[in-house]
Amino acid sequence: MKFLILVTLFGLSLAQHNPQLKSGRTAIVHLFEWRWADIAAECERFLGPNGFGGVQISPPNEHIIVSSPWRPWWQRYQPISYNLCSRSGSEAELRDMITRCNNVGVNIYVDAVINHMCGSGGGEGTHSSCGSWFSASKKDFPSVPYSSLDFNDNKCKTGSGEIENYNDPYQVRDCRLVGLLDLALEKEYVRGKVADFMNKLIDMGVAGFRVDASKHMWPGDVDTIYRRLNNLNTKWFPSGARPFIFQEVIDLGGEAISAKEYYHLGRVTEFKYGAKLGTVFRKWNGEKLSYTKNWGEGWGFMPDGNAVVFVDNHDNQRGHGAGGASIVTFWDARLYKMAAAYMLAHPYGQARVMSSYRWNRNIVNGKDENDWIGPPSNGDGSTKPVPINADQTCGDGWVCEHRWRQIKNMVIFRNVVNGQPHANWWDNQSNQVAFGRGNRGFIVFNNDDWALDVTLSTGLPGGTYCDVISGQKEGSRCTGKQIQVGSDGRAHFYISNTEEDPFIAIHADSKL
Ligand code: QV4
Ligand code: CA
Repeated sequence: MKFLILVTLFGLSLAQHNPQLKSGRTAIVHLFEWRWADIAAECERFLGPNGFGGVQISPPNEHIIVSSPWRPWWQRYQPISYNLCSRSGSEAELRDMITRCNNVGVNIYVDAVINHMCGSGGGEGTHSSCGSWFSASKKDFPSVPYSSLDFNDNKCKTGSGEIENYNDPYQVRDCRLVGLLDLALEKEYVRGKVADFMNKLIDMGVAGFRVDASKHMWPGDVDTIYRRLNNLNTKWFPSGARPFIFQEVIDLGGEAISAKEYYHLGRVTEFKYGAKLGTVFRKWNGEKLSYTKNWGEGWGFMPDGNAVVFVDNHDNQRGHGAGGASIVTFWDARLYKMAAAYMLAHPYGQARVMSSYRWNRNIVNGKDENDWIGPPSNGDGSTKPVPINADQTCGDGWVCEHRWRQIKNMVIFRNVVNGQPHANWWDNQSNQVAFGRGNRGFIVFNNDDWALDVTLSTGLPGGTYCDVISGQKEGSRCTGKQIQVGSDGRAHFYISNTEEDPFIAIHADSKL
């Protein structure tokens, strides 16, 4: 009996680690600040056909509207209620998006902000995305409803009511994160409201949640909430499928709270991954690509089955959160494409691709004074649609890294090599490395300041393969480089260090 209970509990929590991706799909993309109508269209015209597995969306619930600074992106991390109208669109548009994405095999993961409501200085009135009245000073949110009884202020022991010391786990969980009114998740009433919110989204068809600020919530509290979540909607998911949970815990080491405390509840964001990958590709601190032979757990990252990995996220691409200066972003496009390709070629973790918008950076003494700027918007603050140019790139300031040929093709590579082991490693003891995935794919990087010129065992069957970085296979020809793999699996690679993209990738489906 005891054993059975253990198996059931373990089974339940393990299930929350499963992203519930549709067969053959492996990567998800964060369409940061996109409107629901644009995401629906993107699922149908691009993500579905190109094998993307899912989309992380920005918080869909009612949020504060901030006028100073003007409509920052971070206003959406200040909830006012669980009504589903946000800067990205209405509840009807959200529902339509979930349905249309699911219908083309693309999952939706919701960014769930459940640790707090708006900032204590958020004022009083109806400056909220659905127009609900609230009062931050009275801690009154009638549209949930939450009242002052539903917040943690009595529990928090710091003088300011703020988190003052990240080495004290009580402060981190019970006090305010940057002034955000901290919900009392130990209360049955609050747990119920949060679970209802998440269950409504599950019933609409979402596949899971990125749980914001998980470090700031007690594992035991969120566990009770996760246990109340419904199974996924059987219109699109197998019966009994559990929602995927991935928790935002920034753990670079050296703090009281570690990612481990959340492993049994779902996956966790592995922030060491992007920080280290950036250091390696920038060749800082004496790091070399050749040292990544044991990339993954060998580098002290969390167990494979727990990790969500990414090169950058919406915080650390603009200096928020953590990861530091080493983080590579679309601003360093050449390095970014290599880092993203490395992540997508490597088997470790559940990969998430970032998709950003451009803003006017204004870096003063290492800090971006414009780190608050919201998505491309009209004068009234409404978010602009994402226009698609004739060459398939995005216009109006939307970067659409996920549409860059090199990244899109590496998402396909990851699908093609899914389940195959890391194999046929080669390095030059510097910054030229190569590895394959069983007999299904092979990738070669040159991040040194001299040419790469070498013959390597690829593990692939003999034949002519199209490089999916400089081009791709179109019909019976390659639009970029061709690689000849001999019947012995060996192939010659030449990559100049001055090439636009100094790396080559080939896979089973890019064979002529
Ligand atoms: C200001 C002062 C405070 C003061 C407060 C009083 O700075 O000292 O107490 O006013 O009201 C914004 C402003 C911030 C302001 C706050 C409250 O930037 O200056 O406080 O609002 O009005 C995002 C942004 C934050 C933003 C927040 C809410 O990054 O700048 O704060 O949204 O709008 C830690 C956490 C981790 C977190 C990371 C950023 O462990 O969980 O910091 N990451 C997630 C999200 C992130 C989001 C939040 C958490 C909060 O990924 O985007 O913060 O939901 O590492
Ligand atoms: Ca908290």
